[in-house]
Amino acid sequence: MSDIAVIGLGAMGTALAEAFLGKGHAVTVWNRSPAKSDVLAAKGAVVAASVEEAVRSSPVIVACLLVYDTVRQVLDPAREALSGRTLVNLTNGTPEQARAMSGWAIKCGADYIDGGIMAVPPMIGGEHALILYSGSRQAFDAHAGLFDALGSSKYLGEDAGLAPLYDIALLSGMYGLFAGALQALALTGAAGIPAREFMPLLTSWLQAMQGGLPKWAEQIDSGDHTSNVVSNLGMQADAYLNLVDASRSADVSTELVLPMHSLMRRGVAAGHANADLSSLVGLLRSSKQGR
Ligand code: FVH
Repeated sequence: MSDIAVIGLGAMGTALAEAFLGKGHAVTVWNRSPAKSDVLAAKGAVVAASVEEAVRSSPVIVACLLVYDTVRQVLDPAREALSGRTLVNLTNGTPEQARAMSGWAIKCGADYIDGGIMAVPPMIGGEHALILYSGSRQAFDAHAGLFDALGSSKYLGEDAGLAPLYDIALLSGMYGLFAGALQALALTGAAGIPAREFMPLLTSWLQAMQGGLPKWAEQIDSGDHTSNVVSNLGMQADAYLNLVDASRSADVSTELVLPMHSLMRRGVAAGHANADLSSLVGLLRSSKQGR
């Protein structure tokens, strides 16, 4: 018997298996393309000949595959073997997919934990890797020692959909930041400014602006978006138009920046001109637009 089986040896699955091996755990692995097991076998992993063999090898099964449909497709032939074990699904998906997968695993007689990996493969096992978990509390507590091999763990609750919800919300924040950085670099690049020269200003500006986010949390939770406002929405909506116009003049695409302007204008039209930008969250929540 192994301590843990890892199913899926892409970039992330391989990093997970290596981290478990690195902490001295006995690991069985399986991957559709068997050649990807070779490097792990050389490090001491047992290579299973089938998914069912991998599932039967261990009390805890970690699946890290491309999408949830792949997880179902791969595990379906081994559903009977899952009974009495814990399935930990670290594949990226939606809260709805996680809840459906949880129901399926429970029907198979397994405990289910969903996970969101807030790290890229080289970070796994290091101090900056965070893994979000939700689902069976009892199973999480029983196997928390194993999960420590991957990085910091945060358990969010029994609803299996919570880990993917937090994961997707954090990715939304990341992609918003990346979108702004791409626009900034396209604008400065169009003016012939080397990215290397501009980047230090961009990174320190973004870090400074992040300092305002905790105030948003207070405003959103209290519903008061108009106390101590220093940069009101009306002013920002007008200034933002310059960003759109300057992009057009420089022949830089506005596809990333226009949706934000349209939301700001909707906020002003809804009477939030004197409020902080945080007031736009309420408009997003009630919007049927942009879906
Ligand atoms: N890599 C990253 O930066 C991110 C970090 C955050 C979490 N994501 C999610 O992790 C899941 C796996 O990602 P990955 O980076 O390991 O992805 P790949 O290297 O592309 O490996 C994909 C594995 O899935 C297997 N696979 C795909 N389709 C099938 C199928 N029809 N049947 C069986 N297995 C399948 C693939 O097998 P193979 O191509 O090697 O045979 C790999 O094992 C993912 O949800 C990320 O969003 C990673």
